[in-house]
Amino acid sequence: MTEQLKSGFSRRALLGATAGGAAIAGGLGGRLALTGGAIGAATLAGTKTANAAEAANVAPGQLDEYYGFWSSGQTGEMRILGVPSMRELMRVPVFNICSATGWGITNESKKILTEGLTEKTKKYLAANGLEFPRNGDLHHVHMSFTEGKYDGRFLFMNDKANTRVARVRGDVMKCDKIIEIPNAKGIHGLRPQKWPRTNYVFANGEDEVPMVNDGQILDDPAQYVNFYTAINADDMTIAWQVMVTGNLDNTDADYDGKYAFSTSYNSEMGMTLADMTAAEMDHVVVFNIAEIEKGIEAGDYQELNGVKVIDGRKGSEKNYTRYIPIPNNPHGCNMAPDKIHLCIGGKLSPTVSVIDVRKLDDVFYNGAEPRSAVVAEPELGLGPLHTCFDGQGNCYTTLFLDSQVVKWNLDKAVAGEDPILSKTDVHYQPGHNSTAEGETLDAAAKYYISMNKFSKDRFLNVGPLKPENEQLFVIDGDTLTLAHDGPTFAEPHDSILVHASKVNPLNAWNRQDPMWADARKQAEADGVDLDDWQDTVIRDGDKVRVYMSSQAPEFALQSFTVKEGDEVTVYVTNLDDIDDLTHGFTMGNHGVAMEVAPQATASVTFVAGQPGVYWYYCQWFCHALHMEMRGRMFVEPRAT
Ligand code: CUK
Ligand code: CUA
Ligand code: CA
Repeated sequence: MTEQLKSGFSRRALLGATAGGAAIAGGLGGRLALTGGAIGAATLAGTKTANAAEAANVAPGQLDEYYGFWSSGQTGEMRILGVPSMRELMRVPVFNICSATGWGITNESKKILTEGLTEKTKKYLAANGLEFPRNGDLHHVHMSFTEGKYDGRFLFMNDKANTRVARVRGDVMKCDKIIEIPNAKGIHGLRPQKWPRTNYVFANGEDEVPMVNDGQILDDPAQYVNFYTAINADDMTIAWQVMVTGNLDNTDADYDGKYAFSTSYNSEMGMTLADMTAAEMDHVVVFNIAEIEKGIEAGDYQELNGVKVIDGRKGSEKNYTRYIPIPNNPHGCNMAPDKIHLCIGGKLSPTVSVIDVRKLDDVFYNGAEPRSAVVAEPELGLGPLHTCFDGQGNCYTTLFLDSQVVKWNLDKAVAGEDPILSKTDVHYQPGHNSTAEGETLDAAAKYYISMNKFSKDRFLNVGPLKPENEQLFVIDGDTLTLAHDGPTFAEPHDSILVHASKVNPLNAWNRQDPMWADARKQAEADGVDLDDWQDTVIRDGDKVRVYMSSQAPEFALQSFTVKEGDEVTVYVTNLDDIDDLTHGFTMGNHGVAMEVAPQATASVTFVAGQPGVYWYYCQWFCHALHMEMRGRMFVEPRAT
């Protein structure tokens, strides 16, 4: 293995720097000094800074220009921020369990968390007393597209930890579908199709396993494979999978609806760090969507766990895939809004590889060398990870090791000129970045977000576990001026900025919403009208169903009685339709809580285990008499 790469920095330095704070201080030395950061920049830039800060200032009571949709890594939720203020507006639980909203506690959320799991996983979880995985690792959030632009309908996101993909509805900002992806392992990169619309969501399997992973093959990596998955975005079913050579990291799609792309850092199919970094070149896989669809149509697939799987491994003469060699462990995969250039972050190589997607037809159909599609490979700095765009022909690439963002020009790079326009310090070690609608045809040169893996010395010390840091810069010509530092809890992996005009959520739920279709069906069977005042208790053997509406500051039932051991389901319907008037329901000492937003119905099921008096109460502050919004559950001892 080469210890010294062609750029002259050692692989050991990169690996050391990723390992934590001490290594950063050692590896980057003076960069931690404040003069290299915000204070120095502010002093030097003078009035320009003042103007930039002004441009990013959103006064109290004023609304932001952009919605920011944020992933949260190992926290497992989606977050909504206002940009440029960087105010956190909402947290949307997805792969996590949430005490405030009852996600993972209510029947409605449990159904979404459970129904899309494979039978194998359900069986495993049931044997361990679980209904669904307790954790998630949400790296990438992306909105649905229509003709290359965000359309506000859905947001899609991955769970690397449990190989799942979820969808959040743009109208209510709640998750409505979660599916586990069969065959693949560790869904990482995820992108919606951009053109003509998001019919597919593409998802990368990062981890190698035997094709049939049933324990017959174990430590025999020669028999391991990886899968690229196309999900039907409208109904969240699996359309098809492609079996590939090497692993898959990040993915993106073109603006023509023809090709999708994935980076692979483990073309070696290595099982150890040394093996995964052994080769000088890894690759980008190009997926030919029309050819894959034709192959599926023609029956050129094998069915595996209910999924149609096409063989797109290296050496197959079919036109499903091509493999473009790319230097050492590439990472980011970002399609420019010029519709032409795909930018691949070099990670261990100090370069970004620029692929001209117009040259791919020749690679597929005229026998052109795959590398002929690489039209530039500029050296930009150490540890290039992700690239975003401003719609003016410029790229912004994060340099993890240099703790910088480099702004560079695509045309100059393709012409073989020095493309670097500026380098700006960030604090510290940036992973993803984003610009205003930068992954769409509406990309704008306004704001630049740097999502940094370490906050180090930027905030008050809160103990051994530190927050990460994300920074907002105003793009001002070729200068990036820091306007905001904000600590975030684990972990600001990735974000997209969507113009506020494209996101129009409701203020109250529609009473007919499919979210509580099951509750509505049960209520009808019980002769209860969910749209009217409800104060009904139905006994059905050992099951008790309690229907109670809420209207500030009261529940329809002041008390209800059940027997020890009964399985109790409480349905709460919030009949208030005033903006922002959310009620909640918490059953004391039963581990039960949920949010009930205006016009929503939510339900929760629990066993009344112990005889006694239990208070339930409203857990979302709704009224001057919110504290008084409570009632009693009487649990009678069961006669033996
Ligand atoms: S990956 Cu996080 S820095 Cu999961 Cu998007 Cu590149
Ligand atoms: Cu109802 Cu608080
Ligand atoms: Ca490699």
